[in-house]
Amino acid sequence: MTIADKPVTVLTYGTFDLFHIGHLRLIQRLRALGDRLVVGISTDEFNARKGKQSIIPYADRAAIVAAIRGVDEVFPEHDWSQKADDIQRFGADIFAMGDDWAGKFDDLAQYCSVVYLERTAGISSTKIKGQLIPRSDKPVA
Ligand code: C2G
Repeated sequence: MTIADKPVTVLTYGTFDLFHIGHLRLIQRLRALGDRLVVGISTDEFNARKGKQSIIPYADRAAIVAAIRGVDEVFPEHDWSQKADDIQRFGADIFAMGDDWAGKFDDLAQYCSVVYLERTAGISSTKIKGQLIPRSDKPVA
């Protein structure tokens, strides 16, 4: 699949904490959009600024995603504002996210195609955490 004989590069970002089937399905769908998939992994510091406390440290989250068939490269996501530069740096033809982000990154359409793919229902890192770590305000059975 090429655009004027250039392999199509897809770019996405995420925390990918407690890697689960929703992450995997999205990565598979993203890879099917092109020939190369590059993934920005939120650093622990950026996650804190996103108001998210990841359980798995950045280095391990990045290693897990990098090992997935179809992922060609991973790199650190330090800030909301680096996407335009990353699109240029990686020569991304498509920027894509799950549709819980629908509309949030439309401004990037000046640099490349912007696509939102259907999110996998019923699973999230937050939900898994809630099942593993009893909330302090819940009475212990
Ligand atoms: N996702 C999905 N289905 C789920 C859960 C997540 O398709 N059940 C998708 C999200 O839509 C996102 C990607 O998987 O595109 C990664 O999700 P998170 O790890 O929760 O990342 P997020 O906190 O959304 O960070 O700058 C963008 C941010 O870094 C995105």
